[in-house]
Amino acid sequence: MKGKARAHSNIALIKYWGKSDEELNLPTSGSLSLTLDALYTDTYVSFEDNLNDDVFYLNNVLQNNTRVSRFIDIFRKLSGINKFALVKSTNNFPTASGLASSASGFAALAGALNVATGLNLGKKELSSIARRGSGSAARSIYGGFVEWITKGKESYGKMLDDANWDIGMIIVVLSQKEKAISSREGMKISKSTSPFYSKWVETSKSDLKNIKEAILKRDFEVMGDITERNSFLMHAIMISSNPVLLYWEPDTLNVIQMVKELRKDGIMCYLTIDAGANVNILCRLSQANLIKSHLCKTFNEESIIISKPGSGIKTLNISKDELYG
Ligand code: 2P0
Repeated sequence: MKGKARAHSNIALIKYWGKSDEELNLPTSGSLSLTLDALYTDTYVSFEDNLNDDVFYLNNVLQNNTRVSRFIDIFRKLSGINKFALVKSTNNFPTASGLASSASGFAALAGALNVATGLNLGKKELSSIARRGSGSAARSIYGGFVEWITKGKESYGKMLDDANWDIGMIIVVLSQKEKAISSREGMKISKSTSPFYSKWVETSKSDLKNIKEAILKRDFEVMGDITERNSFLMHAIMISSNPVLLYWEPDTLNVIQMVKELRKDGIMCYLTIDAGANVNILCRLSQANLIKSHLCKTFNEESIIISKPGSGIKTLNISKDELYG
């Protein structure tokens, strides 16, 4: 009745921006991400006899989160367990840093529930369930480069390549503000109002096909170029939505400029931006410190996180305090 798991965050190179089915959380197009070693969530779950509701702590702060309860319902239904759960999650990165935590959060919760319910589902099934909590969580079940595949109503992550080569990601944390419009709300707005939305779906499909070929050939420059273009296209869709979804801040443009300058100097690196102001830079891991030193001329060292590719979810041992506490 207890379980604990760790899942790492991921950054999409081909983005997920829109659903074809809101209830089942199916995407309008496939996406592909890199799992990050530096950012992760640890989640402990325990089904208890004496609770009147699910109780969820994030970084030791009690949360009011119906999405978590609805997610636990999926496991209750599958396992037949009719108890409420105590959930304790910790992110190894500051929650207020503007870094996405729903991917690692729902993937870790799925992993912990898989142990606590004794269901012992395989990764494909777990990914398919994690998707119901948050689409991007489907990808965080796996390490390396992960594709989120949808075939009819079947929709799950799959590792394409373990990324065990000279690949890294630099996260430039620019904003600590909560976004005014969530990704969930934003993608709904874009799908129904951007005049270019169908073009986004069409282009994403060919970007996905092309980047997969580039990854398997380890063609870093083609991979980076597709990544950067796909992110700018997603932001073009956001900006052409009504209301306009402009997640950038002035420093976002400064980092865009810096990446272009680095490339002019022969340091090949490429940017990708999610639904926020932060900029993620895909680079050669062997050049990450060099790129960081350039960024540090303008930004604080603490706001620049270097990550190597991360691994898939792991079951963690339950501590004595958790077992008897
Ligand atoms: C991505 N994003 O592919 C894209 C890029 C944001 C921009 O996945 O509604 O929090 O929970 O399925 O997973 C953020 O969306 O959305 C996201 P839901 P989610 O990483």
